[in-house]
Amino acid sequence: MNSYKVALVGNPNVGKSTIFNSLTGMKQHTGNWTGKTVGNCEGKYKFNGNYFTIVDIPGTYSLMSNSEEEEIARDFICFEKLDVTVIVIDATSLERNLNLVYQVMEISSNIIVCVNLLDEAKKKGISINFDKLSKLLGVPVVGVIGKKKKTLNSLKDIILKVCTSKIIPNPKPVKYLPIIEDSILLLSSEINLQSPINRWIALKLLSGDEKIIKTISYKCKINLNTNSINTKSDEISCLFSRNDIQSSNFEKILLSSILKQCENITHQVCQYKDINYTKKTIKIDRILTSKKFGIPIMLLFLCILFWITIVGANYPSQLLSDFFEYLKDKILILFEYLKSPEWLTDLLVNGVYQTVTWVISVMLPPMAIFFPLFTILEDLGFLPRIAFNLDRCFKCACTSGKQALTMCLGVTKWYHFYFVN
Ligand SMILES: Nc1nc2c(ncn2[C@@H]2O[C@H](COP(=O)(O)OP(=O)(O)OP(=O)(O)O)[C@@H](O)[C@H]2O)c(=O)[nH]1
Ligand SMILES: [Mg+2]
Repeated sequence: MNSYKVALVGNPNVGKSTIFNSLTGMKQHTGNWTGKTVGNCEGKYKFNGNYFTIVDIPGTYSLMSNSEEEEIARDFICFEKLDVTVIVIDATSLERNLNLVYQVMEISSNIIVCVNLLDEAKKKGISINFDKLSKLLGVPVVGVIGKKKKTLNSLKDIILKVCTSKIIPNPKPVKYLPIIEDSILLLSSEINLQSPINRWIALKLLSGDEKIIKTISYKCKINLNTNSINTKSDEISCLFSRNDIQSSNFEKILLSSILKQCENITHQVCQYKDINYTKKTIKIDRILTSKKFGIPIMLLFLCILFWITIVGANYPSQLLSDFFEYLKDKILILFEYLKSPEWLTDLLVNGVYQTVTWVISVMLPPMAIFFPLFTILEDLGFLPRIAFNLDRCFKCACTSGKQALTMCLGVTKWYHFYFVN
């Protein structure tokens, strides 16, 4: 009996854990917000007499190691001995999801693209030509509805075929600028590992990512600090700087080629029933993320959100506080009736009870209002735009725009704590 190891990767909230649960019968946490899966989770399933160990990896938008989850996902795909990596993508936003597909392609060649949320895509009038997508990417593509177990049989079948080499994926990675492609060729001739990792290591050498270079040297047991590699790297650095390519903007240049390719492929394989719907969302997107209107609109929305949260929280906060005060009187009577010593009453009622209830009445109402409002903003697609607008600013503090939610929550709590109560 054969056993194989499979990884599930993808952007946050594309249904990886839902598919994982449907395949393994386990109960991983799922829900309609990002970042639920925080660590790798392993499960097993059996198909056609073969055993599969499947690993659900926390969602990530990229593998360029800008955050811990990106590093975890990248290292797992790269250094774990996987038989196949399944990249789960969202059928309703193919273009954005293809970015990760192209990045995984640079690390591994045994990949399958699993297009999930087909029911949602159907509702939005989006149809995808899977055969064409598969030809353009060079890897097997399968469409599923994660919640419906029956639709996963085709995925199981393709996983088995790739694991047993009945289907051999032949990924077609993005072609970068000619100067970058030539440099990749030059450097990869010095690294004697298999494709595609050879090309990827050359890319990492070009981007000067010291941390991953050290990890690669250690895990792949190769020396990337040889004289010939260093000489070639120096030559390439001179050539790059003459062409205005610095290590600081190198990954941005790569990303822009990837994004162009994603746009190009999406145009070729996606069809929209209501073309105006897509045009409208693109228009809205341009306004919400534009330099002129993006920040003022974001500030306006955030001010409204803060105002509703802070003003709205006052009433339930006061009600809760009155209720706890009323309950305190009753508890004091009970303690008196039980003839509890004064120090015990003070400790339990004026100490523990008073503090806990005060924190609850101050903290709970703003959270109960803030989170549903943020969920609405997320469903409207405004939250990712806020994260995008704030990304550059947050980068100065060595974090990413995704922290916008945490910051907003902090601001409302701080205001409520100091000014309202
Ligand atoms: N309509 C529909 N909803 C789905 C489908 N697959 C998953 N979902 C829903 O999408 C949401 C996100 O699913 P998860 O499985 O938690 O997503 P994830 O990719 O594991 O998310 P992270 O762990 O945060 O990266 C949940 O509310 C699921 O019920 C599907 O095929 N159709
Ligand atoms: Mg998950």
